[in-house]
Amino acid sequence: MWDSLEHAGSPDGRRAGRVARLDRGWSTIWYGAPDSGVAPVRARNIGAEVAVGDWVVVSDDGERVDVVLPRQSAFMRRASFEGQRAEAHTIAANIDVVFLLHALVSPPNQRRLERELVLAFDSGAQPVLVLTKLDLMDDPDETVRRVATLEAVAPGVPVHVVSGVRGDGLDDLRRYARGYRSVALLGASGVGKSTIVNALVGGQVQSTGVVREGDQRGRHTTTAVQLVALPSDPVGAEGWLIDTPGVRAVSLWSSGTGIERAFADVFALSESCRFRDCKHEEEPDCAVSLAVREGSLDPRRLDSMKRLVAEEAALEEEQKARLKVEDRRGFRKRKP
Ligand SMILES: Nc1nc2c(ncn2[C@@H]2O[C@H](COP(=O)(O)OP(=O)(O)OP(=O)(O)O)[C@@H](O)[C@H]2O)c(=O)[nH]1
Ligand SMILES: [Mg+2]
Ligand SMILES: [Zn+2]
Repeated sequence: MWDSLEHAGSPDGRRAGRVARLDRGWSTIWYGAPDSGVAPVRARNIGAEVAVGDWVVVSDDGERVDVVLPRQSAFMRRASFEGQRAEAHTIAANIDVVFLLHALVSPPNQRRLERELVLAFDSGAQPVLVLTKLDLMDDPDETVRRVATLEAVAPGVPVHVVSGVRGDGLDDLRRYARGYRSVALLGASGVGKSTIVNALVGGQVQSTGVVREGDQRGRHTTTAVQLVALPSDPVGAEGWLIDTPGVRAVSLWSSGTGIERAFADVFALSESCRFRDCKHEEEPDCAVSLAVREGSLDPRRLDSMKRLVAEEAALEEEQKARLKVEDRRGFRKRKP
């Protein structure tokens, strides 16, 4: 299963390894399966922006990460808190699929899923919705309702209903990793990410935690992003999983077509608006407003799209302003 490790070349012919974990400025780099006998290497990330999943080359003295190979995809979100400058935080790099996990036992949170979908589409990986803890649902009608509520905001996205403890649906999930592909698992704390990783791997590779009785919230058991090897099984599903710590808030870091893709239904409607730059407010012949009035588009979905578009615009402004400041500083530096 380590084909993908052996085949990842480096521009100058040096051997590349894959970052499996980050600890305070150190990368743990794999050159082979943890069970292959090839020892992982630890190197410092001095001046290198490294994320779990990156292919890297270590300096000849083995001290530091020298080269980070170009990323094919990356799941990023905004790292900073309110009031601070916008910074991107890369959760995982070189991923083919993003599992967005939501627990069926919690009330569906469409707004959170919409944000996650924007980030997932922007990452360049394929989003897949995974609804967990099916075994805890004893009302089938309620289960169907919850699935439908989340499905409604994920048009065109594959949906899997699973149980990490009972095993329902796990074979289907395993298929996404087939062929040395990388699957990142994302979702709030306690939704069962590590439980699914363990179930797929068939062993206790990741710790799992308890959830609060009342609201099913987890306690942030997983504290670092971790690359996990998925051993081959009879159906040849060898690949990689990336377990991540649950995040409370999903802040947008959007630069591409994530919003257009996550809201493809609304964008398709807007093709029929009279004005090309229709804001879907008070304009005449607005196909989007019409859909809301007719009940075929949930007004909350439209609101939430508008909010995300505004958030993205504000982020772009902030980035532009920052570039300007940096330009000015650079200019001053050049003139002694
Ligand atoms: N009944 C049931 N419990 C589950 C299932 N999946 C996870 N759990 C339980 O939910 C709790 C949290 O699971 P974890 O796998 O640690 O959740 P996580 O998403 O990794 O959480 P963080 O690491 O905190 O982000 C544990 O007590 C699990 O045993 C499931 O499918 N069914
Ligand atoms: Mg976990
Ligand atoms: Zn319109």
